[in-house]
Amino acid sequence: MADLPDPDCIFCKIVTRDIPATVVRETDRTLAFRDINPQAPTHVLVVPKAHYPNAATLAAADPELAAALLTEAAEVAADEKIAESGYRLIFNTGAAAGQTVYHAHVHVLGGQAFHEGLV
Ligand code: DGP
Repeated sequence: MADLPDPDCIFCKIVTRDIPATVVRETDRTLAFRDINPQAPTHVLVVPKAHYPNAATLAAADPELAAALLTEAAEVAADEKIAESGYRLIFNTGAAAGQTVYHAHVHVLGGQAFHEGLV
């Protein structure tokens, strides 16, 4: 639950630049980088630099930082020219949702139509 860097967390290591990523945006408290396994023409992850295991723990501990993720996600969409066409924001929370990295992140997905429904 602590917001200190977790030495076993891959996104903490991306934040500290100990492992490489294609960073597209950065603020003092957030980082946005391309997903290593893109599921759409644009697939960017926005993370808080501080470590929280998921969106719920982040929102409970620091609502302002949780909101900053959404602001940055919108900026990513504008930069990627998908703000007008439309995009999806996804927070996977827990194993059944398919969460594999337990550092809060929002997926920004766009550049294609998602006609198959809500999920
Ligand atoms: P989730 O299933 O919501 O926990 O999504 C985690 C995403 O993180 C998944 O789409 C793949 C991505 N990912 C995992 N490891 C790395 C990495 O080392 N670099 C980058 N850029 N993305 C990663």
